This record gives sequence, structure tokens and C-alpha cells, in this order.
Amino acid sequence: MSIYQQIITKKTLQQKQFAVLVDPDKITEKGLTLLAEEATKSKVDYFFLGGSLLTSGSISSCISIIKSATNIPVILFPGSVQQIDATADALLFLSLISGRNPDLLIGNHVKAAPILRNMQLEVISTGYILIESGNRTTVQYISNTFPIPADKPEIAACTAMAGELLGMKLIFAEAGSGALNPVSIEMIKAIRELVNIPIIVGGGIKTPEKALLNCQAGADIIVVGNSIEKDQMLLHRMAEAIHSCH
Ligand code: 1GP
Repeated sequence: MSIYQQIITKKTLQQKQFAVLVDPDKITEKGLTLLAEEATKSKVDYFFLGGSLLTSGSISSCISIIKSATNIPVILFPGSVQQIDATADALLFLSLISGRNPDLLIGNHVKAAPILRNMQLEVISTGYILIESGNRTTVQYISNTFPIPADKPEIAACTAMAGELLGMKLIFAEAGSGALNPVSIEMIKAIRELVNIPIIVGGGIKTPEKALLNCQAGADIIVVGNSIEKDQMLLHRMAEAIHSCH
């Protein structure tokens, strides 16, 4: 079964899904092996791998470390064409539809298309929507785009709807890694009301309670990175909260 079919099947069964974001710059080989083992115990659904800026980390070594420790699928969450790797299980083909930077709407995709065509990698078209989060996040700076104001859920919802109408398969509502304020419940609800495709929500989620509230508001996949890096015990509690929501 493809990764996208898995996502859809779980959505149909109303099973919420948990993705752990791995930033290759921030993790050691030992740390990643331990994380993969703990993630297996907690029944984490996916690893997301990538970031808007990579300095020292290697995508391919992270994939091989994860794959030697667990069967949890690795989904690329690429900040650039250089982060494409055939050994992953799937790739989120992100179009930053909240922004008006042509490179991130279509330019990089043109460069990536011939590379992807020569790979077996599953490609999942994703409408990536950046939401204002109270601080300037890396993704906001690197993408050179304005995020959608946090108090304008109707703009986020119409943006998501446009993404769905353009044929995108997922919507990713993103506050940015390390966001001060995560995406609000009101905004998730507004998006859910207008789109049918699965919704991923991430950025600044620090507690299992917030993860659960996001799921109840209509998120299908919750992504957590930073707070698990800081406290691995949170992994189990996050997983429990997300998987408890039906
Ligand atoms: C970033 O949404 C992800 O793209 C995860 O964010 O690191 O803040 O959990 P955090």
C-alpha cells in the first residue's frame, strides 16, 4: 500500500496519525537510533525528515539509521531540491501556497521533476500553508514569504480550498519549527470545514493536550519536532494523546 493510501485509510477509519520530525542537523547517530526504537514502541506513524535549512546533517545517513532501527516509514519534508533521496518511502512535494514566492510555488518543482521521474519515490503533492506564529521562524525567513495572519482563519481556509481544487493531496498547516504559538484550534476548524483532503498540522506543538485538541478540531496528522528533541518522554505521551482521538 502506498503511503498516501495508508494516510487515507487511517483518515477514513478516523485514526489520527503522528509524525515525528527529524532535523538532520540536530541529531546524532546514537540519538536517532534511540529515537527510532522509542518511536516504534509508541507506534509513531511516520518520520518526517528535512528542514528549511540544512548545514551539517545528511538526509541519506538519517534514512539509513532510521531504517536499520525500525519499519516506520520515512517521508521527506524537503526544504530544497538537494534534500531529495530515493531511499525514503515518500516525499511531500510542497508548494508554499500561502506565499507568493514563485520558486516555492513552482520553480523548484520544475528542477525537481526530472530527478523525481527517474526515481521510484512516491511523490505526494502538498499545499504548504505557513501561519504567523508570534516569532520569526526559519521557514519564514528562508522562504521570504509573509505567513497568513494568525487571526485570519478564513484566509487559511480559502488557501487550503484552492490547494485542494488545484489537485493537491494533502494540506500542511505550519506555524514553523520552534513556533512561539502553534496553529490555533479556530484555524484548524476553519480549514477542516472547507477541505476534504487530509490535514497535517505542525509547528510549536509542545503538549499532548494541544496535540489532542488539534486532532479533535480536524487535523489528521500531527507533526512534532522540537519538543521531542528536548524531552523524549514526551514522545509516548504525544503518541497516546493523538492515537486516543477517534
Ligand atoms: C516544523 O511542523 C514542524 O516544520 C515541527 O515543528 O519543531 O516546532 O515541533 P516543531
